[in-house]
Amino acid sequence: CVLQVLWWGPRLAASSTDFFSAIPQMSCARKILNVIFPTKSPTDVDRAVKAARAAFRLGSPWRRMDASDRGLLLTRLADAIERDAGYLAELETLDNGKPYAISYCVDIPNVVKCLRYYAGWADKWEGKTIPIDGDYFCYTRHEPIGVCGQIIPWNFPLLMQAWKLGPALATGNTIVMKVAEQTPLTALYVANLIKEVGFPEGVVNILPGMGPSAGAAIAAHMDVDKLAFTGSTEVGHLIQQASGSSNLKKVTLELGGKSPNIILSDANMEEAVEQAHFALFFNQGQCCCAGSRTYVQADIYDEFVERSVERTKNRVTGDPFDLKTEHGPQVTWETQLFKKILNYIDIGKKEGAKMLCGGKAASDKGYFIQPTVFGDVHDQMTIAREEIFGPVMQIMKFKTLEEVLERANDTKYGLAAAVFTKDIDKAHYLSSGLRAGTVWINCYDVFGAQAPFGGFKASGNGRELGEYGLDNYTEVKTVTIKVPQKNS
Ligand SMILES: *[C@@H]1O[C@H](CO)[C@@H](O)[C@H](O)[C@H]1NC(C)=O
Ligand SMILES: CC(=O)N[C@H]1CO[C@H](CO)[C@@H](O)[C@@H]1O
Repeated sequence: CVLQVLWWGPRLAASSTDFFSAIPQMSCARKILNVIFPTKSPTDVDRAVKAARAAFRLGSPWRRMDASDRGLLLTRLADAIERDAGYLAELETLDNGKPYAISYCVDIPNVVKCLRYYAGWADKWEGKTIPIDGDYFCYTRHEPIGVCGQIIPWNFPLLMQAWKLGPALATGNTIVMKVAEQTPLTALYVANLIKEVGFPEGVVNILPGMGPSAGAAIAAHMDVDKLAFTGSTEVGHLIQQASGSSNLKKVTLELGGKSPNIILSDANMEEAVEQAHFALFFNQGQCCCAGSRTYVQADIYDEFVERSVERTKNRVTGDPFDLKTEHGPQVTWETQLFKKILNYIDIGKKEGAKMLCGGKAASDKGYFIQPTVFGDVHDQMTIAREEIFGPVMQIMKFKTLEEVLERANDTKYGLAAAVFTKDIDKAHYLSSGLRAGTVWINCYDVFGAQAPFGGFKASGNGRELGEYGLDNYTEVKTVTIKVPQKNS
């Protein structure tokens, strides 16, 4: 069944010189998929949890496996993904709509690096020996938490899968993963690779299902020990509640954002314009950490706005399989997301923001939205407060650093922030005052498997990536042994 669905990938890629005409077929592929994999009932989730639990039992091949061999399996998975990079990138673009050049040059290499990074950790995640009082030998063991539910989003399907698989498998957990209903294809292909490289049966279970059924069943399951979710803050609330009313499973969340991007008047104008453009429009604006509140210091405001509008008008929108394309369609063929973005644009106009370019659907075929820029945005406008998750940029004016810090922090979110300046004192002042899990200085969206990512405030709990990411897949066990002082 999986193969039958996957067969659509290359076929469409090959015939997609006219991408627009391929769109009905894409929907068709999805419909076939939804018929084949209707993970609708809690029973399906239950079967997956049982398989993951069985794979986790003490003495199972997975629990008995040397940590170095767990690392080797992750390395082999990275190798297999690298081997099939072209195919996976096509499938990712077909499924998500992001430009093929991005799938191939950004998503896949980062997936491979993430898995290799965590492969290296598998046999290096050490406990401590602790000098407690009395005649005791005390040490800690870093043990896997157990069966981990993982729910991943549609904006970076492969990458989000790798961020979740890497630390969970390196530390010896087993997994029940729900992939986004909009973009299940690459995750299912990776499931085949997981099998191919030799992970023991039941260690990774992948369910393409819907949130309110499959996702909710995982979140409420009494035999899931931990749940990692990436998605909206709205659903984050539901997940945390489901944990509270079931078994208090540990919950890590990576949620929404409304990240401030602060451009000071001493910044390099050209770089700041380009990076602010990238910060918002990358991935069609579908990034949790998108720089969606662009604060520009008053004395450079007019020039910055003019140049940003010019850059945005030149953004190449079209067939994602065309290598020149910067901007593809929005992800979903269901219309909620697409219409929601257009609705935010309407609200922006009604509330008095100045629309400087874009503002409409870019075509009557496919879910393309013109890259849109709003100037003269005020902090209390809806488009300055709510996460739009689309190609809509908000530019605001500020005067002093104290003022912009206060305004930048005035949000329920705290995922990311950025500052553009040549003055190191200003960079330090703002980066220590900003309430966000990541602060970029003179750059944006710079990620590495080595550096943690996650949110302050309503943007989440816990961290992914880096050494910190291992903590949230680990139970620490303290073992204390009485040491006799006499030889009896
Ligand atoms: C993640 O791990 C850190 C370090 O152990 C811990 O302090 C934090 O509470 C964990 N967060 C969640 C949400 O589990
Ligand atoms: C609204 C808000 O949270 N403002 C805070 C932003 O951060 C600065 C410095 O960390 C605080 O002084 C503000 O109170």
